[in-house]
Amino acid sequence: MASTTPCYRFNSALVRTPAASVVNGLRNLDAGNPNYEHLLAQHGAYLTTLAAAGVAVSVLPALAAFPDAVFVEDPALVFSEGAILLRPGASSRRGEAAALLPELHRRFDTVVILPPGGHADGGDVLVTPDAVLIGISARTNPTGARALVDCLDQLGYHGKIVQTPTGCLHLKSDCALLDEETVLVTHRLADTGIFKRFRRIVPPRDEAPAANAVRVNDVVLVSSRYLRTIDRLETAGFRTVPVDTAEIEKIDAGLSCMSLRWFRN
Ligand code: CIR
Repeated sequence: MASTTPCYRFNSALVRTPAASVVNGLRNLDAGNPNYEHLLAQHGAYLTTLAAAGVAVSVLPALAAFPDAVFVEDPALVFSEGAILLRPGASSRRGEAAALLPELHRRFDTVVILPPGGHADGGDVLVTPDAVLIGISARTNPTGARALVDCLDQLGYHGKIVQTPTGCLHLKSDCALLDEETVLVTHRLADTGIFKRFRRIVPPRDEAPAANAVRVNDVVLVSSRYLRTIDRLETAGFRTVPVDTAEIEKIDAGLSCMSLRWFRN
């Protein structure tokens, strides 16, 4: 694997301001639209938390034509060595990639573009110390995943394709890497065995969305709604920063989705 920097060490992040159209974001079950003002406030708090964790946050303008564009994690992957432009699996999100491309060129010397054919979402990609896991899901198909393995290879990373359980939007909806040997992972994803070499912290079944957390430097950003998961993380020795995710959860998102994070050498 190319980088020797720990997978959770970041000094740079790219985010996008949510457009008012975010209330029409994609969702599997409709529990009502998010409230835009509340979502904007929660997004602002997320940016403050990233900055406090030691990350320089660059904010892109809202894209009204793409309700889900706030979830910048999905149309690209970023590493110290360069970026990969993806092709989102949801047709309503495809245009987000083209909008992101000039921003990637501005920040990275190398930008690899997923070749035409398949599709892959960044939410399905988990960087671990020995492999970059690519989850096959409704958003990432085998053709896209195989093409992504080749793109990763160009940046010096080893891609490994895994199967995401049915009902799981993205691989990272259900897991977060906490350190080189520990993952926060839902019961259903842990049951697939893909993390058997890792120490696993598993949220209670009724707190499964808590697994969409993100470790940034010395802290784990975790949804403030899930107190027992926070307790498990703290007991295991992780410093947590609770962040309100009530509005983005209505459109199937969590804490990793709202930023692209990398370590600029
Ligand atoms: C979508 O369905 O695409 C958005 N409403 C949520 C995307 C969440 N992104 C992520 O899990 N990486």
